[in-house]
Amino acid sequence: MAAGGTEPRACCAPGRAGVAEVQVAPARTEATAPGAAAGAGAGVGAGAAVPAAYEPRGGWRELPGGAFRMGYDDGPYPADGEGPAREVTVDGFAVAATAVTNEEFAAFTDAMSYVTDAERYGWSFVFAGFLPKNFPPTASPPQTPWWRRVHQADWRHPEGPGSGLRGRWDHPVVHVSHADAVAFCDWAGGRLPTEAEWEYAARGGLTGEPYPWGAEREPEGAYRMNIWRGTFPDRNTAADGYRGTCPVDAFEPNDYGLYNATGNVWEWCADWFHARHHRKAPRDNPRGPRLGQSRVLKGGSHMCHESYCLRYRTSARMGNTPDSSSGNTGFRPIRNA
Ligand SMILES: [Cu+2]
Repeated sequence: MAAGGTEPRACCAPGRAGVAEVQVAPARTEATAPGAAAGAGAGVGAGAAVPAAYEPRGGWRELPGGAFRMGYDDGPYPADGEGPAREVTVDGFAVAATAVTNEEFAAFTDAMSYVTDAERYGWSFVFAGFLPKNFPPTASPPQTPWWRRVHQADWRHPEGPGSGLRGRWDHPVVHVSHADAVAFCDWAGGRLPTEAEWEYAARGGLTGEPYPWGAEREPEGAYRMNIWRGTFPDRNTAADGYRGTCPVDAFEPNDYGLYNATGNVWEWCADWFHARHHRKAPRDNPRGPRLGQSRVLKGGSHMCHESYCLRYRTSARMGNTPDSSSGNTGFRPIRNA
């Protein structure tokens, strides 16, 4: 079925559908909860109305509405639908300067007794290079052998059983689905950005530049984001400081005060994904197609490398099914002005 622009894009963030059953599951171990996050509320009954205490690690950035040039005419992957570049307007909003951290997500799951999609399914996608050498066999999407379907991988166990969040409470939460992101935003009194809002914020007021800080990927040799350095998928030199995720406020923010808009983790947006819908859609506060199969992701991740995935740019986009999760996908909320 070749529905316009909704074919799965397994290269960068794999989808749940279409992966063969795992051959061997690791022995089931009691999930060991990592230490409670500092300041996280005590467990409260499921569904209890708890006033949200969410304050993004980097604070909120109030952005006035305005017009900007969205998209890019010469994207490296025409099927992604980055183009055409077009004038789009958005109303004002406040955006989290940082992606939601593990600590923030723990406060939410504690307060709401929330169970993520990855926990319900019992597995999520982990990058093979992060698994111990003696890890039991795992299944992969056919085109992307570096993604492994790992039982009991979830936000608390980013590399599966035995892994935890020590030293990573200020890293972005990963292994969260679109539905998980929406649930967090509801609790936090915000919502996911539309793709237009996300790109407006990520561009930081610059026009026609690929990166949140300008034209050069490494201006004067300086690393400005967390992506794959070296040879994908065999060797990440971590020249930028990080092999996997990095703290949400690592690197310099853009001129709007956003950290890590590109690189680190893909960020879920509110819109359904389509490669061509925006060609004719209204350009005043666009919200994407009314229906779809995949939701928009923006920003690229620590796994993007120029050799196969030049998506660490503000106009780059991809889609994934709303229940999918992986070790390189998170989100950042916004709030209406
Ligand atoms: Cu990528």
